Amino acid sequence: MRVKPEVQEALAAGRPVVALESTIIAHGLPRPDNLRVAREIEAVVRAHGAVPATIAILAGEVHIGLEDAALEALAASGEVAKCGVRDLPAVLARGEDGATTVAATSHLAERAGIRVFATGGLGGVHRGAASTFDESADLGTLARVGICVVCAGVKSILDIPATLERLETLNVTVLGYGTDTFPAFYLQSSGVPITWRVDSPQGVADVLRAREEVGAPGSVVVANPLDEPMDADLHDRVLREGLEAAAAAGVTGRDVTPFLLERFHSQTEGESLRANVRLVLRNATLAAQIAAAL
Ligand code: PSU
Ligand code: MN
Repeated sequence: MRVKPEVQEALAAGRPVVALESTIIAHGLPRPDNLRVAREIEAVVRAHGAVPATIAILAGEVHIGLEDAALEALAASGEVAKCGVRDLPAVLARGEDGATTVAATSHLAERAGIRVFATGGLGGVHRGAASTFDESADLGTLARVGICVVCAGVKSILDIPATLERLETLNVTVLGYGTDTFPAFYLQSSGVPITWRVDSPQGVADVLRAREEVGAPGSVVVANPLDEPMDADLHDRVLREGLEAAAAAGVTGRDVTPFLLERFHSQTEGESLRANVRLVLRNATLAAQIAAAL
């Protein structure tokens, strides 16, 4: 595991560090915006007093913290493998590159001693999972790894109530940041209530400390709603038409998400992309503040 010297020094001195995932760069945002956004996320973490540690696999080595040239290569390629935890051994053994999901990033961040992680949205339970069993490995991994992950909930293309049920079963603590309902990525609220609300970075830090004292094994998800959400009618229409189009075109399984996301980006004249970038930067800001409060 190669830890960037700046990250290593911050961890050794107990200064705030924020882990960042690389799947969002390689697969979650369209080129060329992805490189600009990846740099902005790191800059926002720095501006709020923490050291960013973007995590990825480069030539068969785990990197905790990337140099700018590595960020550029990840953003440019278009062919970097999307790595969950189960993919890490194969990609490492083959000496290849890999972009880490929320699951793999959480796993590696914990091994490096990083306690706070910022991302856009978590993976979750897919619509139709009762027959397909398609549930993101993010959920099971967050049950096992004890990290604080700041996100804007999960996308409405997933089954949000089912995702929250699974997080409950898995003993993952879910905190609403300034909200009593779970956010739905592009939308401020999914309408699904959540039990615990916090209103400050210190409030989150208090929960994280108590988590350690009581020995709760799972992660803490901080669900931070977007302040300027997408127009709800536009969102609902694009989602409904996208689901219909996917069914009509016979798109199934792992192809459904990329299909729907592409439709969001092309059918909202960039509004969904703007929302996506804004929420990621807000999450990076909050994660840095939480890391500082710890
Ligand atoms: N949700 C988003 N944007 C993303 C992802 C999820 O809104 O880029 C990525 C994250 O890296 C997440 C992964 O961990 O997709 C989940 O994929 P899967 O459902 O295949 O586990
Ligand atoms: Mn899946």
